[in-house]
Amino acid sequence: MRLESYGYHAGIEASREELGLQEFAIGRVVAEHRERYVVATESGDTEAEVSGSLRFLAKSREDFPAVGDWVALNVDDSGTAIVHGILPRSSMISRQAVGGFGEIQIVAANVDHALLVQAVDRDFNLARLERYLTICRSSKVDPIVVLAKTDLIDESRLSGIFADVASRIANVPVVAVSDRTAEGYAPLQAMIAEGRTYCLLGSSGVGKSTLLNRLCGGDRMRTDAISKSTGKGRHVTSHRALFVLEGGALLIDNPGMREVGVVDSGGGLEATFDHVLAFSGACRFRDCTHTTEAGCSVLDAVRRGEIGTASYESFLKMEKERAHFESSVAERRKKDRAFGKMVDVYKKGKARDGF
Ligand SMILES: Nc1nc2c(ncn2[C@@H]2O[C@H](COP(=O)(O)OP(=O)(O)OP(=O)(O)O)[C@@H](O)[C@H]2O)c(=O)[nH]1
Ligand SMILES: [Mg+2]
Ligand SMILES: [Zn+2]
Repeated sequence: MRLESYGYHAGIEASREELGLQEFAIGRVVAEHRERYVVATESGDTEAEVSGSLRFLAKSREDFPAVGDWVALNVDDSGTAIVHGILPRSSMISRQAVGGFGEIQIVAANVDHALLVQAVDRDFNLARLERYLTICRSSKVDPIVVLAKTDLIDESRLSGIFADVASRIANVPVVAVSDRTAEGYAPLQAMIAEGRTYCLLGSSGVGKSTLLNRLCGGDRMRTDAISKSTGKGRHVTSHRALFVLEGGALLIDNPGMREVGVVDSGGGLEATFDHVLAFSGACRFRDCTHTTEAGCSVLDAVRRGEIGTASYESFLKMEKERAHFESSVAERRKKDRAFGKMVDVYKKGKARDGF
């Protein structure tokens, strides 16, 4: 059965029945280009768009399909299928939309593991890695750290990086790979399991698509040095797409992220910085912000050197961002509600006027 090779399982079938969607075809979104989708179905890949009512009822970006989603759709001869519904997601990786005011962007849905790729040369940055970890923790996605391009540094520098990662991040597998020497792919392959969905995350140019091509055993995605492509900072990968690997795992490639705005509603920050927050239980004030308060156990631990200054600063920065994002979301909701009321009044007026 074709859908099973995309990760279809009994749980999805059960929710399809529960929602009364048996009359529809089921498929997995394998690519997205500005609200046009490619969906893998039992009878092949089809282009698709969302139905008018799905669009009309959508309250936010979350109500639209994303790569990795299972969707119920109508396939006819027109060549464009219509998506009528999205099946419940087991996980959703989201981040703040770049330049968006309190808006989120869905990176991928129904992901089991994220491969957090950082190149060990210029790109390597622990605070950024903590951001990606926070996204994983709040999305209920298990992280695997991939240090790429190890051919560009010597062994002592690499072991220094391993030690840095271990000092800040606990209980996350770390693998190091090089496309040039082919080192590290075997241990990574061993972590990748059939039927599970993996998502590549990382800045542009770190080697995500190169890794995908390696794991696919062929050139499936174009890769390039950014400096060679036209336009400064242009991303080589321009859209998200899901691929079936040789061993039967699913892998989602992404355009690189320039900013990693954390949207955290699921305790991602707490999980990422549990070594910082472990001290907070003993703070004098229950609503301690761990910044200036007297009797703050977190600050005490920083002073004693039990919490690293870099970890502490990274935590404060992300906490501040989260608070800012939450207030933007609240404000946005207020505006949306006001707009919704205006539309209602307008529609009522139209109905009254006999339109
Ligand atoms: N030296 C070296 N270069 C590599 C390695 N892996 C990838 N590269 C090069 O790095 C450049 C960028 O690789 P891509 O795989 O396109 O990077 P990407 O993360 O997919 O970039 P975006 O699609 O823009 O997000 C290419 O020129 C690759 O050949 C490696 O292990 N070592
Ligand atoms: Mg790419
Ligand atoms: Zn405190």
